[in-house]
Amino acid sequence: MKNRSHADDILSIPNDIIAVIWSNRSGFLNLLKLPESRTPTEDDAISGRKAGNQACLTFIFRQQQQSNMSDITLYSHASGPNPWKVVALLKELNLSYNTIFVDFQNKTPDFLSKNPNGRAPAIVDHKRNDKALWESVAILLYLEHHYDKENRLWFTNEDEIADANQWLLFQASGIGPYFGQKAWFSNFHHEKIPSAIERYEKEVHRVLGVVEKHLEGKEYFVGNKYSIVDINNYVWLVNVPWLLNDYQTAFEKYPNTGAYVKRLGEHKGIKEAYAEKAAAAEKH
Ligand SMILES: N[C@@H](CCC(=O)N[C@@H](CS)C(=O)NCC(=O)O)C(=O)O
Repeated sequence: MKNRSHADDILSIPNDIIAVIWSNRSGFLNLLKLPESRTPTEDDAISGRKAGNQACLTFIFRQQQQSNMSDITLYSHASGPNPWKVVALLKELNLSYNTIFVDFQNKTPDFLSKNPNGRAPAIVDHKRNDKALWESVAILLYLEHHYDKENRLWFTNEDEIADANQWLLFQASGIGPYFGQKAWFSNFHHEKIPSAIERYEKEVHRVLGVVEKHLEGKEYFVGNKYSIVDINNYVWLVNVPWLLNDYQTAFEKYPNTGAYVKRLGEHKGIKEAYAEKAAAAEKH
């Protein structure tokens, strides 16, 4: 960029560049693109002002480098379960990622351009031409397909593949929606509607009954093997005590499920993802 005028540089800013930061010290202009959710904050400005423009530039540039160097960009949220299944899988697959925490009250155009459904998670795969994808189960299947060539977390037997798909869909259409609605009507809805709470609590128990029976004598959901099916279910089943507001005895009625959750919590990807989730919950 040396020997270019400011006017040249400004004229050449592509539409998607939303932040320009420059240093006059060495007499050249630097252009920097930041994702919308990572626009410079007041803290950046203060640290920049303290240390001079060059330091400000370096600080923000490091953020940008992190995102450029990652395999995946993940749009996430600290509290909801769905993004953390993706984190657990990324960790199992040793893929690097940078996380953008979505503010649900203020969903940015950048986020909505990646996921028009406006829910977390969504990913952008920088290893595959910035392919964007949303819906957590679709993301698990995609990552597994492209980055688990040895089938460490999936199956080769046709019947096991069919069973795995069945349990993935049971989470997406059963566990997720019923657990989610129970949480909503018990904790977040603007008025208490006992019949709605009752309905979803009943459904939670029904679904848990299915899971409990299936896990009898089994270590994992499918094929006696740890797979993305387990990652997919864990993030919901671990919430059962919170969901039923019973931290002591929630799993007494569901001992197979309780033991399963405890066992799964020791797997590398899940353990690391949940440590990261706890840290994120404190920050965001
Ligand atoms: N079926 C979707 C559900 C995604 C979902 O509901 N995510 C929650 C966080 S766990 C969310 O984005 N909630 C924000 C909202 O509803 O505005 C998936 O599995 O990805």
